[in-house]
Amino acid sequence: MSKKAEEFIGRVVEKNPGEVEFHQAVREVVHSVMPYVEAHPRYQKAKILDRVVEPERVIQFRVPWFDDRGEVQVNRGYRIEMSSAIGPYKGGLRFHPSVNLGILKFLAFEQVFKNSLTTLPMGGGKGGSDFDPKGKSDNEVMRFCQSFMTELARHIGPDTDVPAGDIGVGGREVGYLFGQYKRLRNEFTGVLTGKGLGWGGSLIRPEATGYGCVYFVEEMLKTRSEGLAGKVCTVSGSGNVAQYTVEKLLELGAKSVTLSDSDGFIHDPDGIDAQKLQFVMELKNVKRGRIKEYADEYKCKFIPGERPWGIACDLAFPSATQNEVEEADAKKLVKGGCLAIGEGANMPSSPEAIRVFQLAKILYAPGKAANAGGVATSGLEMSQNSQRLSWSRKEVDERLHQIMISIHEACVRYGKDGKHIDYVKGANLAGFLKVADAMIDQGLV
Ligand code: NDP
Ligand code: 2IT
Repeated sequence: MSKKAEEFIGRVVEKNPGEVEFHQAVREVVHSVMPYVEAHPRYQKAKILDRVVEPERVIQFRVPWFDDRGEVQVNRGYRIEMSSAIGPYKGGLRFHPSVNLGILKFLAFEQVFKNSLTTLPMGGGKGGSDFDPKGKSDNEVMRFCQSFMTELARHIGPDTDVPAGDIGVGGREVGYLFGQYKRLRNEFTGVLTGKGLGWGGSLIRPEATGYGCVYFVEEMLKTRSEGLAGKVCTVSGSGNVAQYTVEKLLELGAKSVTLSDSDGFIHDPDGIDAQKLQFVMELKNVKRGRIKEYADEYKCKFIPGERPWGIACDLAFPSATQNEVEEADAKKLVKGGCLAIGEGANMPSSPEAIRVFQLAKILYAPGKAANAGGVATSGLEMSQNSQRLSWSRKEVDERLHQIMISIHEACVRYGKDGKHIDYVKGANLAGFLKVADAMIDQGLV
C-alpha cells in the first residue's frame, strides 16, 4: 500500500480507537481507491476520502423494556447515517449481543458502496442493538422493538432513512417495528423494507440476498466458461441469506452440502434437497431451533464449534457473519479445489484470507458486490411503495437478476487487469466513484 494510504489509515485508526472492524473495512476500500484518487486531484482537493469515512450522523440511544417476568431490561440502540450523497440513508438493523459502534460503522461504510453499485438511488446507513432475540418470547421481542422504534422513529422516514433487516431482524421484527412507527406517526409509508406481503412488502425480498449472490457467482463462473450445474457448495449460516442461497443453488443444479450456526456445522454429502431445506426453514424461522437438529433428523454429521471450510467444495458461500473465514480456512478452501467464493455475509473473509484467494487467483466476490441483491430488492420495494403498486414475482426476480449482472459488469470494468479480474478493486472503485462525484456536485456537505 502507498505511503499516503498508510498515513490516511493511521489517522482513521487514531480517530476511531478500538473500532477494529471499521478500520478493516476502511483499509480495504482505501487500498483499492487510493491510486485513482492520487491520479485525480479533484478528489484530493475536495478531501473526499476524509469526508467519506466520517459518518454524516451517529445516533445512540437507550432502549428500556420489560421482560416477561416484569423486570426492567436496558439495551443500547444505534443508527449510523453514513452517507446521503446518492439517496436516503438505507441499510439494515442488526440485533445481536456482539453489536457495538465499530461493527455498525463498518457495516454502514460497506453499505454506502454496495448501495451505489446497485444502480439505485440509495445512500448508506446501518443500525441495531446489542439485544439478543435468542431465547426471547414473541412478546419480549415485540416490547423491545416498540421501545427501539419509539426513539428511532424521530430520525427516519421514507425519504430520509429506510431501515430493513440483518442478523436477528427478519419478518417478525420488521412487523413490530413498522407497527410502532405507524402508530407514532399516523402514517402508512415505506419507512422500512422487508415488510410482509400483505402490508407493503415486495415479492422476492426475502429471497433476494441469497438468490442475488448465486446470480453473481454464476456471472463470475461464465468468465471461466464454467456453470453452476453439478457444483458442490459449502454454505455457512442457516438464516435468511443461507436458506435462499441453498434454494437457488438447488434450482440451478448445484448441490449444497453444509449449513451452520454459532454452535457448529452440519455436513450432508448427499446434498440439501427441497424437503430438507423446508425442514431448515421451519426449524430456523418458526421453531427457532439449532442446526444440530438437522443432523439428528437426517442422520448426517454435526461438527460442533467448527466452520465448514475444511470440506472440499467447488464453490463456497460464507453467509453467517464478519471474519468467519480466516487465513487457515482460506488455505483449506484453495487446497480443496474451490473455484469461487460468493460472500453472502458482510466482510466474512479476513484480509489475510482475501490475500490467499487473490494469490491463488480464484474467483472471489466481496460481499458488497455479491450480497447487494438484498438491498437492491429493498430499493425495488421502495419504488413499489411510492407507486402504490406491487410487481409480480417474475418482474422483481428479473430486475434483481439484471442488477446482479450490472454489478458484475461494473466490477469487470473497474477491476480488470489483463486477463485477471480483481473484484475487490472493481467493486470498491465503481461504488466509490459514483458517491465521490455526487459529493463534489453537491458542494461541501
Ligand atoms: P440471520 O439472523 O437470518 O442468520 C444469521 C446466521 O448466521 C445464523 O445461522 C446465525 O447463527 C449465524 N451467525 C450470526 N452471527 C454469528 C456469529 N457471530 N458466529 C457464528 N454464526 C453466526 O441473518 P442473515 O441471514 O440476514 O445475515 C447473514 C449475513 O448476511 C450477515 O453478515 C448480514 O450482514 C449479511 N447480509 C444480510 C442481508 C439480508 O438481506 N438479510 C443482505 C446482505 C447481507 P445463530 O442463530 O447461532 O446466531
Ligand atoms: O447488509 C445489507 O445489505 C442488508 N442487511 C440489507 C439492507 C437493506 O436495506 O435491505
